[in-house]
Amino acid sequence: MSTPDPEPQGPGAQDPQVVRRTLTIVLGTFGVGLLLAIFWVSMEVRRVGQMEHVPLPEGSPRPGRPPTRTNSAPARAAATNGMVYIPGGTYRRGSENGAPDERPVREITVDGFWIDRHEVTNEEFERFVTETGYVTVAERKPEAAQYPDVPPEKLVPGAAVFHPPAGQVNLTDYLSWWEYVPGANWRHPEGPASSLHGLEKHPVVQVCWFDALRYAEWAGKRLPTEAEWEWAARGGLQGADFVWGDELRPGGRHMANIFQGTFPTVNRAEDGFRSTAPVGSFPPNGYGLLDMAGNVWEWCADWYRPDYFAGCPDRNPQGPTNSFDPDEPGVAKRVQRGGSFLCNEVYCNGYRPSTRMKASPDTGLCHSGFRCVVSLVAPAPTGQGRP
Ligand SMILES: [Ca+2]
Repeated sequence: MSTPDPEPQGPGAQDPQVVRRTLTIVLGTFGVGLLLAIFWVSMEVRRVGQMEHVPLPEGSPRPGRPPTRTNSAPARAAATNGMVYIPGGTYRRGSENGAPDERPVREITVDGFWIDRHEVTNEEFERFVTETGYVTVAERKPEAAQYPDVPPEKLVPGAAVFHPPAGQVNLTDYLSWWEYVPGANWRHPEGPASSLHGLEKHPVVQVCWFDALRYAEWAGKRLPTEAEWEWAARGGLQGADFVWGDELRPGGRHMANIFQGTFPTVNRAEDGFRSTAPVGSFPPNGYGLLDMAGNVWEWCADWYRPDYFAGCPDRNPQGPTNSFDPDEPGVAKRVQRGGSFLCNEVYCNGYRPSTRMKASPDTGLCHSGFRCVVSLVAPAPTGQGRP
C-alpha cells in the first residue's frame, strides 16, 4: 500500500481546524444514526416477538409465514400403534372340511382395515381399567332377573374355569370340565388364589363380549367382523387348513398354543404351554399377526347363526341381525374365532381359520380374549409420496 501524497498547501487548501470540525460533525452524525438504527431494529424484534403470542383467529396466517394448510389425512399414528394394515380383498370364506356352519364356502370381499398384531394383553387391559375404573361383568353380582333358575345364594361374582375331570367323559358334556368359580375374573383367571403375576404379556381372559366392546371403545377401535377376522387370519393363504399352511405341525414344529394329550383329562403341553402363552410365542402368519390360531378365542362383533353364510352379503358382511344356536336355542350368542389352548384335533379343531365358535355375550371364560380393529385409510406406499 502506497503512502498518500501530502495535502497541497496554497491558496485553495482548507484550514486543518475546519477539516477536523467537519470530520467530527460527520462522524458524530453517523454515530447517532447508527445508535438510532440499532434501537429501531431492537424495538422491531421485540414487537414481532410479542405478536407471536397474540392469539389469532384460527386459520389466520401469521406475519411472515404462509397460511396453515388443512391436513386432510386422518391422524392414525397413535391409533394404529402396534397394529397391522390388512389390505382389502376377496377370499373364499369357510371350509368344505369343517363343521356345517362353515359352509357354504363363498367369495367374500372386505375393505382394508387395521388389526391389533396380537391379542389384548393383561397389561393393556389393566391400563384401560386404571384409566376408566371399568368393572368387568365377571366382577359384578349377577342380577337375579337374568338368572331366574339360579338360587340366590349362587348369584355371586365369578366366572367359569377349566377343570379337567378325573376320568374320561363324554365330549358332548362340556359342563363336566367347566366349573363356575366365585371370585374368578380377569385379575384372577382361575379363581381368587390365582393372579396376573408374570402374566403381563399374556392375553387377558375372563372378559365377555361387553367387556371387549368397552375396551375397544376406550381404545378408539372396534371388534372385527367375522369376515374381517377370517380374512386377516388366513394371512394371504387361500383355502389353507391352517393360518400357516396345510400341515398341523410342519417338520414337527408346534405352530400355535393348542392342546396336546387326551382332552379333557390329560394335557401334555408339548407346545410348552398348559394354559395361555405370552402373545407372540409362536410364528406370525403371512400378515405378521400373532396367535391367530390358538392361545385364546377372540370375540368378533357378529351375532352367531349357523346359517348366516348362505345368505349374507358378499361384501363387508356385518353378521346377522339376530342370533340362533341350535345347541342352546334360548341363548343369544356372539361369534368367537381362532381357538384356544384347549383346542385339539379330537374336540373342536378351533385353531382352523374357518372354525366358528359362539358364546353368550355376557360370558367370560378362562380361554376367551379378543383383539381390535380400526377402519382407517391405507398407509402410503413405501418410497412413494402422496399425489
Ligand atoms: Ca398348549
